[in-house]
Amino acid sequence: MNIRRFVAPSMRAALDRVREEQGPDAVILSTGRTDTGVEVITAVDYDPALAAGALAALSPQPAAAEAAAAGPTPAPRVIWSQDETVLAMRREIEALRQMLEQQLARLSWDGLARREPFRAQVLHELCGLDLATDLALRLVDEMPPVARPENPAGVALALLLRHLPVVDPAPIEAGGPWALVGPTGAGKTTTIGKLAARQAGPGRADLGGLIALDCYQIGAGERLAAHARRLGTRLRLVATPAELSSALAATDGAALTLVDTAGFAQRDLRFAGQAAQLAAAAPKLRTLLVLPANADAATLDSVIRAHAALRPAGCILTKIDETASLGAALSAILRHQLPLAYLCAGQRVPEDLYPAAERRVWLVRLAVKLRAAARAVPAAVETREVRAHG
Ligand SMILES: Nc1nc2c(ncn2[C@@H]2O[C@H](COP(=O)(O)OP(=O)(O)OP(=O)(O)O)[C@@H](O)[C@H]2O)c(=O)[nH]1
Ligand SMILES: [Mg+2]
Repeated sequence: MNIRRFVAPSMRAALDRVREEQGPDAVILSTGRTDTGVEVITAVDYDPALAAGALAALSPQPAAAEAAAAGPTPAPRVIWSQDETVLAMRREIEALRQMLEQQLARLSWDGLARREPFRAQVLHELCGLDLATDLALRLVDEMPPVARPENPAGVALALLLRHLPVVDPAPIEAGGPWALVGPTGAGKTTTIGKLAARQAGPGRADLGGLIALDCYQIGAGERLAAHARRLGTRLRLVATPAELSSALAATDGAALTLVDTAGFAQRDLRFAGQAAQLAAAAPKLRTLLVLPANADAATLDSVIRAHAALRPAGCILTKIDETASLGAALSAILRHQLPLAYLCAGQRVPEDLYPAAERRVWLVRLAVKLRAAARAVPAAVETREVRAHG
């Protein structure tokens, strides 16, 4: 490997010299400003390990004592210049890398298709549902031998059903205090109304009451108060950990107490405050995470991570009726193994709430229908047929 340092009045002049002297295969390791212009450090026959040592040798040496205090020399960081030529090169390198990755993925796909055509077909079916590719590959890797390799779509669905975690029976059926947590507008308050109405149905034990830890929004408790009035149960509005503790103590022993929380963006400081409040004030309070099915994969992923400290017993998937694809939601649930407790496919209280264990087959079939509908002429997929088919 040949490492060189070029100093020139401008980045363009430096890069011209690099091209002349080291040719088109030179790799830029770093760029920087000097008193007289810019410096560019380059390598041909690039070797990252050798480059680390050589770069350290090219940099000004710290005094021996400072070096000892600083510990091992960190690996050099490639600092990209803002020069337009360098930026263009960077874009080109990124495009090349993407092309290479696609080619490699294609090669391994083609390899799988040649070696195990049926597995490849199942993988194709899973990816067609918008499932994250790494998850689809994992499911296919864990696929047991199939006696009659004839129906890849059916096998893909069976795999999904087998791996999709579901709480059975739905946790709230066992009673106790439960808090619904989740991002802004996910459907926490609406779902509390649905769950409370379900509990208040004929033949059910009495509802202990509703608690709203949602003092941050104007009129926060109003919708919950309407649900409480309709069900003839009490709503307690709390704002501090002490108030939450005493409200929970007052409902101790009740068949079911539901706590509504405020939705915050995860980066909002109040998010951490509320989470700490819940954990400190109510160690017996269990949580369910409300996830909107129409959020994208990255959002769902970060929501689940942000709520991990609360150790949710499961999740409630809402807005199933509003999403064009269930791939992101199913991927998030599979990736984090966060069991599904309930499904919500509409705004009606209490009709549009279903225990996930009873409707998992419907959910997975809906995932297929939605993708088929998206590929064909836009057509309304009737999500509410859940009531008819299960
Ligand atoms: N289409 C559809 N809408 C829903 C569903 N669940 C809730 N909604 C609607 O989503 C909106 C927000 O619902 P809320 O229950 O207020 O959400 P939240 O999580 O309590 O919101 P914040 O308290 O602001 O964090 C309302 O208009 C609900 O009617 C669902 O399953 N499907
Ligand atoms: Mg709310």
